[in-house]
Amino acid sequence: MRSIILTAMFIFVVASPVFGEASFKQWVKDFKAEAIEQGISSSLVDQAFEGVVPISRVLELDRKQPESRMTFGEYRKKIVSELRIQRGREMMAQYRNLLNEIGQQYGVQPRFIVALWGIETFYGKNSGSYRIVDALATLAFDGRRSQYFRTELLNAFRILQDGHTSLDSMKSSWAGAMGQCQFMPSSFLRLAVDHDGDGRKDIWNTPADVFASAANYLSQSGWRGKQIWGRRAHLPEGFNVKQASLKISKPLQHWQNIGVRKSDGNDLPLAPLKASIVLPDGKGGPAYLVYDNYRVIMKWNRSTYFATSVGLLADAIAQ
Ligand SMILES: [Ca+2]
Repeated sequence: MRSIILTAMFIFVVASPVFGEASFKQWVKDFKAEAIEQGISSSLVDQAFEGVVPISRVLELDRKQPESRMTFGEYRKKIVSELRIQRGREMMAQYRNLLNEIGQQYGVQPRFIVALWGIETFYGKNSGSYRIVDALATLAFDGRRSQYFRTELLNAFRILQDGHTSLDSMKSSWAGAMGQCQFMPSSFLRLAVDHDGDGRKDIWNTPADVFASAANYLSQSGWRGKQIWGRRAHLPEGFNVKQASLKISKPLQHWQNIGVRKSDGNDLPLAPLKASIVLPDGKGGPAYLVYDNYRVIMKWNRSTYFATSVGLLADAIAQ
């Protein structure tokens, strides 16, 4: 029995790369035909796939368990670091006029644009080094969500065909998130903006386009420019943790009545707003009272760790 299994494993190991190569070629052939049928120029598709092979590192990252064991406390320390706060303040100063103009146009406070930019790519420094065609072709061919990535690859070709960037400059993360604000191609097509008016939506190298695209994303997702994201809160003794859920949204007065306070112990503001309680680290960890804008940040990335850190970084930058 044991030798049969070993033989079978041996055949699999020897046979799979050859099989994989042949089927990737076939996959590329099929994809090219579909792209051309959808109006992408054949010379662009041919040029883009020249020498492309699946990237094993991308598959490795795709198959890694997404849920890390990091607590929110650890995540926050890493993401809302002194260095990121400091650099964020410098960026706010450097781009003050542009950020104010874009913030007014889209109804988004500049500190949130800068915080998203800082968390996504450290203010444009780490915006991904993969050629997007290589990364998305790998995931579309062999990833866990191949249909999703196939559609994103077609979207990437539409962006290239429209001339917003070039094949060599169109870099992304391993999962196809592009540019300084890390938009997937579908988000780019829906929400990217050419703010400086040069005819290209350049989220790779033009700060005006990066800021306006991020602001447009928030604005189209329901951002309220007169509201904050939320705040750290103090919970009363015996608070029922089942009440800490984004599914439960109650007027501030309700939370005030059951003893929830600002973190300094003061009363909650008497605004006619609904809020939820979030406990990213569960019972005993820090508590946050969050408003609708928090839910908007979660449309960008469905993680309470992420959304809370964006809020905390935005506040720290603006201080
Ligand atoms: Ca532009």
